Amino acid sequence: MKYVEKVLENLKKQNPNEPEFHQAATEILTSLSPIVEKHPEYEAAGLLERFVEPERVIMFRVPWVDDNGKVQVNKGYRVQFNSAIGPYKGGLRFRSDVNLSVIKFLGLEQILKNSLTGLPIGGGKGGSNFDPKGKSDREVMAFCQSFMTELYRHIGADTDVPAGDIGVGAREIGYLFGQYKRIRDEHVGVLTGRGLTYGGSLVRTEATGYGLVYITEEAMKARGDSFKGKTVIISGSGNVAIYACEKAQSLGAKVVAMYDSDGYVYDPEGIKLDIIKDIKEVKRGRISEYAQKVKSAKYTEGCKGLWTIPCDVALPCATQNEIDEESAKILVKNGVKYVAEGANMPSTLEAIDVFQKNKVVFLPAKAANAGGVATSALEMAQSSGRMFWSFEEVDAKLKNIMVSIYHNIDNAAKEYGYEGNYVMGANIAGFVKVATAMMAHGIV
Ligand code: NDP
Ligand code: 2IT
Repeated sequence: MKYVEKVLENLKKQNPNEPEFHQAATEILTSLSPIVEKHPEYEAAGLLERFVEPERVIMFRVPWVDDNGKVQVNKGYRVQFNSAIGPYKGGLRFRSDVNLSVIKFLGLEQILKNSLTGLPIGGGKGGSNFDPKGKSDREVMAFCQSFMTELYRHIGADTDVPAGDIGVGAREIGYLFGQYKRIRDEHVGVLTGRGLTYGGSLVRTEATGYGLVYITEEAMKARGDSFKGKTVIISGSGNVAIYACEKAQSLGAKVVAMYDSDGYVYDPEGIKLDIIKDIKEVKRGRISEYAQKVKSAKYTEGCKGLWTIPCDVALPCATQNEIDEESAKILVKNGVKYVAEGANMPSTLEAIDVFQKNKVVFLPAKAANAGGVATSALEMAQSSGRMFWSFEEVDAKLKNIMVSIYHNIDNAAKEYGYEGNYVMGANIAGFVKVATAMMAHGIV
């Protein structure tokens, strides 16, 4: 049996009931075959066995009191996966379906994503099965304070730097930072995505969505193509989706559909983003309200129908496994040319296969959504230097990083004989740096 197959089989045996972790590990390990075959010393050093085992998993109780005076208890997680190339870095997800499998898949992906940014950040991820949706600000604050009262002892500006993800935005980061500062008496860059008045970086809010569009634009450019006049569909209507929409529209694309977890809106005249921002960012409302406000729009309950809308470009920006094989086939049948993943692992393994077999330009999450964490690393640099860069400076750095990632994964795919296969390209290019650092550190 090949080395990667042995490691994968063992991983499944040792970590039963973790389907998302198995899925991410299968995609990654399978594509690392060509590189580990070239380097027999990796097997001798147990490199892959160490790579798929988190350095540390922290699980803790998060008790808090709701507005009715009732005690609630949630689960808290931080997976410190790999610190070979820098301090653990990665977001916190607050959503009811969070479990260890989800955090481990996100953490494993994060190692290679962070490596691809070219910046010195290791991989980590955390979160809770607490869902801020429908909670009062006071309840969210109580939860965040309790969560940080345990987490603070495990993190630090040079150790582990969390940020946002699903359900964790500016409000949550503010409460988490306030509690960290209070306990530790330190005003340091221990979280990214901070507000601009207390150490945050310009462009961090926009970074993941903008970065997604920058890398897609570069893939288009390489094919003599552009966003101008393209019909785009975007899943989700949160942080990543909103700023992907904003940048795509600014480049001349027409975004015709978006969703939240209840249903989708289709607006053939083009989504009016100021209305989406008002509903989602200001009022924390539901996307169905868009169709009540905009005559040309139609709201449909359920999410899957979004993928049946004909488009040139699909940008999945909500959550894992939102595009299955069936939806991928419909997208292909309707003529999709580019699929770029804003969310983490939004396409199932079968869906990826459909895109690749049909020559759709497929940009996988760890490359396509790396702009968020890259800008987090720029925020860390500004915090350490105790200074700030302008919007234009950070935006230019972000764009450069995304353009470099595109060429890096494109070249790696070519070098290993898989031209145009960016899943192979991203996994290999991300892995090289981590593997080299791990080999240098000895058996640790
Ligand atoms: P937000 O919480 O801001 O938005 C999430 C959006 O996705 C909401 O519209 C939400 O709908 C929808 N959604 C979440 N879960 C589901 C589900 N199970 N089914 C359907 N819709 C769902 O999160 P972000 O925009 O920050 O994150 C979106 C994705 O991007 C995630 O996969 C995240 O890991 C990834 N990502 C985020 C980065 C960042 O910087 N924030 C960086 C890189 C990747 P509803 O309002 O109904 O819950
Ligand atoms: O998935 C991701 O890359 C993020 N949620 C952002 C992580 C970060 O540290 O900015």
